[in-house]
Parts: sequence; C-alpha cells; structure tokens
Amino acid sequence: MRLLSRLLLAALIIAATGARAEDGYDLWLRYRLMSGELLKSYRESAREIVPGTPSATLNVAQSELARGLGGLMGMELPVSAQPTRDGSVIFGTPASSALIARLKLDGAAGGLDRTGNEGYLIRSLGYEGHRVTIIAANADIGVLYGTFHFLRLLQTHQPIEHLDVVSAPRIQRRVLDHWDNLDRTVERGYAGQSIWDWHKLPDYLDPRYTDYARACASLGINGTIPTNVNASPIGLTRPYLQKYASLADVFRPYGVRIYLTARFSAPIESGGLKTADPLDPAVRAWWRAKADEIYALIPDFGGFLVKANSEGQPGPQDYSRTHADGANMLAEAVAPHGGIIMWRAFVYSQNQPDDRAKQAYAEFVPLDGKFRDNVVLQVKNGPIDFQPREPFHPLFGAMPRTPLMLELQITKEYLGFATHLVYLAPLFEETLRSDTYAKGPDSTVAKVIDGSLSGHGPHTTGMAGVANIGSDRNWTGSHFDQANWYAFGRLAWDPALTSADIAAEWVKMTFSIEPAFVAPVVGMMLGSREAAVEYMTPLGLHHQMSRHGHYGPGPWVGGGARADWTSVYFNRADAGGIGFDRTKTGSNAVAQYTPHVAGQFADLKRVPEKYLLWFHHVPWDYRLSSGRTLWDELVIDYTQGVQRVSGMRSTWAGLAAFVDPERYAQVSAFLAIQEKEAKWWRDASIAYFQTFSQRPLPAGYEPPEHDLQYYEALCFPYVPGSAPQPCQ
Ligand code: BDP
Repeated sequence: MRLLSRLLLAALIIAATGARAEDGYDLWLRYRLMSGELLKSYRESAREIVPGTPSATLNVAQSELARGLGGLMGMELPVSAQPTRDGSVIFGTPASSALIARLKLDGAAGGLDRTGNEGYLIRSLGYEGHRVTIIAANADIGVLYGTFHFLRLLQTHQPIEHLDVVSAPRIQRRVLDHWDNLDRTVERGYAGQSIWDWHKLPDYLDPRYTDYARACASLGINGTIPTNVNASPIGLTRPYLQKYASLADVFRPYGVRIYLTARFSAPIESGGLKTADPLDPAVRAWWRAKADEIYALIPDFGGFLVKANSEGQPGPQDYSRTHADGANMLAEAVAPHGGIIMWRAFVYSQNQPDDRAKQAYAEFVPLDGKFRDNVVLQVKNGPIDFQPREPFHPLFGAMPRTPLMLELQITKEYLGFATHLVYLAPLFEETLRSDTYAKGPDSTVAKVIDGSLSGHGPHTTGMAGVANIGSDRNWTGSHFDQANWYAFGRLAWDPALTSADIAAEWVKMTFSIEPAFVAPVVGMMLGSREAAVEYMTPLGLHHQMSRHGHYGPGPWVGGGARADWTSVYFNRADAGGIGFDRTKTGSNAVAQYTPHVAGQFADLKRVPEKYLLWFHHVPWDYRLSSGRTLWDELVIDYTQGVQRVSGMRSTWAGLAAFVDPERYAQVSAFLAIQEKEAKWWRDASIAYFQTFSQRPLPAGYEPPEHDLQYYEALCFPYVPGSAPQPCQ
C-alpha cells in the first residue's frame, strides 16, 4: 500500500513537471507543458481556434496548433467558426477564411502584399470587440509556416499579446539532399540506415515520413532529394518512381516537393540506348519521356539534381560536350512542366594536374550565361570539399549571368561524425557573410544566392544541405546534431539570422528554457566549430583526414590512385615549412577571386590567419600576429582545441539537473568520445608534422601520447557512411 502511494506520487510529479523519458524523436517540436505566470497570460491569449475552409495543408496547420497549444498549455482548445471570445486564433488565407478576407490585410498597413507565396503575417488585432490573433498568408503553406512561427514564440517564451510579424523566405528552394542509396546505406551518413524503407514502399508508408515532412515544414524546408548524388540508374526506373510518388503524396500537405538525382548515363543503363550524348536526338527524347513519366506520377515534381563528370560519375564530357550541353538537355526535358535542374559545380578530374581548388572555376566560368533559365548551379561553400574551414568558393563572385545556389553539408563527414558536438551554424554563417566583392563591397555570398545582386532579373534561388538524417530514433545520430538540421532550415529561410539566436531558440525548444541552462549550452555550441577547426585543421590546413572512411587524422596519407585525394597534396609539409602556395608563385588560385579579395588572400601580411596555410607555404619559424612561430602556434592551436572540448565536458557535467537522464547521459558519453578523438587528432598531427619541423614543443606542452608509427598503423575497416575497406 505504501509502495503504491509512493508510485502514485511519483507519477503525479512526473505528470506535473512534464518530465518523461526523452529519446530525441520529438526534435524541437516537443510542446511540453509550461508553468508559471507566462502560462497564465498564454491561456488568455490563445483560447480558441478559428479555422476557415479546410484543405490538406490547413488541416495540418490546425492539428499542429491544437497539438502545440494543447501540449504547452495543457488544455484542449475549442474550435469555432467565429471568434466568440478574447483569445481567438484565426488562421487562413483570404480565399479560405472570410474573416481574413474581410480584414483586408494588404495595402500599406497590411502586409500580405509583402509575403509572397510562402510568407505569412501574424498579428494581434481587435475584431468585433474581441482581442484576436490572426495567422494569415496568401497560400495555405504560408499559413502552416506561420503556425510554426507562432508556436515557436510560445516555445521560446515570447510575449504574444501584441504581435506584428511579417515574414517571407529570402531563398526560394530550401532543400535537403539525402545521399541515400537504394540498399538503405547512406553515403556519409552517421545516423543509422536511410529513413526511406524502399523495399516496403510504395505500399507501406512509415509514419516517420509524415514526421519528417512536419519537421521540415516547421523550418520552411520545401524540397527533398531522397537519393544519392552518386546515383543509381535503377533509381529512375518505374518501380522507384512509384515509391517516390507515394512519398510525394505524404509530403505535399507540408509543402515539401520531391526532386530526384539523375545518373547521366541512365539512357544507356536503363533505356537501352547506345549513348548518353546530350546532343543525340534519341537521348533527348529519352529524357523528355522520362520527365513526362515522372510528372504524370508526381505533378509537383521539382526537377533533377545532377553530379556529372566528377569523382568517376558519367557526364557530358564523356562525349566531348560541355556541362552546359548536359544541363540544358535535362532542363529542356523538365521545362514544359516547370521543373528545374540543379547542376553541381563540384567537379574535378584525376587527369587534371592543376590545383583541385581551381578546377570548378576553370570549368564553369567560361560557361557563364550559357545555361537555360531553369538551370541553377549548385556550388559547395568552399572550393575543396566541406572542410572544417574553407574560404568561400570563388565561383560565387564569378558567374554574374548564372543563378548559383549554395550547397552546405549538414552531415558531419569532416567534422567528427555524429559523436562530436559541432554546431555548424557559425560555419554556414561565415560563408553567407563572406564578401565576394563581385559588385563592390557588401556583395556577400548571401546576396549572391538570394538573387539581390542579380544583374539579369529575377531568377531561381536556392540553398541545399546534405542531410544528416537517418533511421536512428533521434533522427540525426546525436541530440546536438538536430541543431544542424534546424540551423540549416532557419538560415535557408533567412540567411541574415545569427548563429547565436538560432542556437538559443533551438536549445529552449529542444531542452530547457532555464537561463542557467540556455546560456552555457549556447556558449558551448558557439565555440564548438572553432574547437573542431583547432584540433583537426588549424590555421587553414585542410583535407587531413584518414583515407576512405575519413575517420580520424591522416596527415601522412599519400600515394594511391589520385594525388588530390591525399593529405600530403594539401598540407605540403617539408623541412622548409607547411601550407599550399596558392599565390602567383604557386597554383595562383587566388587569382580566381575578385581583385580586392585576391589581393588580401595573396598577401602574407593581410591574409586572415585562419586561411594562412590555405593560401601560403610558410616556414616553420614564420612569426604570426601573436609573436609566436608558426610551429609553436600550430601546437598551441591543436592543444587549445582539445582544451575547449574538455571545457565543454565540464560545462555539460554541471547541467544534469536541467536535462532528462537519457539525453543527458548520451551527450556526456559523446563528449567523452569527442575529447578522446580530439586528443588523437592533436597528437597524431603534431607527431607527423614534427618530423618536418624538427622543433621541440613549446614549453609546458605535452608530447603526443604515442609515436607516429602507432598513429599511422591505426586502421578502421568498418566506418559508418562508407563502404568497408580492408586494412592493407
Ligand atoms: C565528398 C564525399 C563523397 C561525395 C562527394 C560529393 O566524400 O562521398 O560523393 O563529396 O559531394 O565530400 O559528391
């Protein structure tokens, strides 16, 4: 009896505090019961829901409102056709809601004229004697986005009595690129298998697909490419098209469109043609028919994403045609249906001896202005490959007559997989704010990709993120990696948001609103990317990871099939110094930037030190702005990276009281892994580079734990995200 009453009491406490086992599945959409004064005021401001004529999307908005408000405020809200009291939440479009139509929300004092197809406004108003909140948009999807915004205000404990929000996305195509294979492996995926259960599709629709679309919509992500850029020709065969069509049906109410990756040689492999030459009439006809077939199944199909003539993929150059010939052929096939082609600029060839960083520019700049209107060039943030830090890609300042979209990597292939806590918004923000000087000062990458610098009228704009999502219960392999999905979506909607604001929002929604928790965790997140740069690739080093699986350090990696897949190619360490000379005396990659930027990068005295070894080969005894030698500074940076991770561990150790035990324990364990691996990166890198510098470590700095042979001998044949590789 006593035991029973104790259990009852425990259950009551759990119900009252909202504490329960958390596995991360709910992401930032947890809607746990609030408490305190604010709850009282929310209960006055949100007392009933007033929908208009239903539609698939408006139904989603309504159930989200009910779920969100109900969860946060612990009550079921009545639904009414008219506002019957103060605290009505009226939502809809002028077409679906007579109330909203009557409120005349356009014109100077209005706002719907500023919200376009996807934007919304949220406003507190007086209506027939009642205080009401309206969530209004021109199209249903805008209402859904506005609904999520409104709920975010409550989740982050903002006042909601006097709202006047107008929001519209700065970028049109906000898409997730999944590098998922048809066998359910995920290239560079660290969160389990692919979430797409191809074998059971199209007949079984895992409820996770709906939850995925809902999470995307909560951020404004409006497109998904479910398959790998290293595409299988099977991916465009009829049975798979039917699978995508069933996914598209699930995603549609959430405003998420499907695009597909296309393998350039598919006309041969699955069409039985002898060639995939883009100028061959039969090939063109095959793609047109394929596009027609897809659109018959998926009327709102977005178009194709193509990786061609890169890393062994087929492409137009196999037939001595240009990237423009290839892209334009596909563009012609989807144009009648309103589709687009996202053609990747990530190309470099093993037959090209020139600096890998220069090759995309060399290929594409001569083609500026030669692409059809419905082609967008998808450019990675930097000229090499999603490294912990890269200067911005020179193409952003060099193709004024071609729409460019930005490609970011959310999955942390080069930043510690799922176990390292590395918040990527500062990396994304660094790229977006980089100034290309394409049209003088303030020609930032953000302005290039949002079209505001366009010299050729309005055009398609876009931002893609390589997804970090998989079948793991927490979606992304770790709790903190959810923040990277979140940050990508928020920045794609508004590239002007700051990493700090996004982090604070996410922490409050995902973990706890307590200031004593939010401040240290946001601090930890904001410093985490710099920590990773320091323990992996300080001072502009890049591409220093181990071969194949990219797990752990490998600055000694050399030889093999191609030089530009090795670390020694990029670090160029020798007795004389370290770094890649990309100035006039070296590869002259600096010349691909506009003169203002090139002048800065080329000048040893003016290059930002974070890019020093990216652009310069520097002697070991070169003095940095700190007054220290390059060698000492390198050692200190590597060490500082490790120390920062230790600092993150101790910060987290003091926060147990704010987090449920499940998530707390996993984050703690992962931080311990990160600390161990950060030390591994530091020690292995110092051990290797010391063989060239032949210098002692600065006083007080510990030598590597093992000798270089130990680190070089480590081998991991089974690494998530890549095919098994036997150890030699
Ligand atoms: C590299 C990845 C490789 C991808 C490639 C790409 O290691 O798996 O296929 O990017 O973006 O970073 O195509």
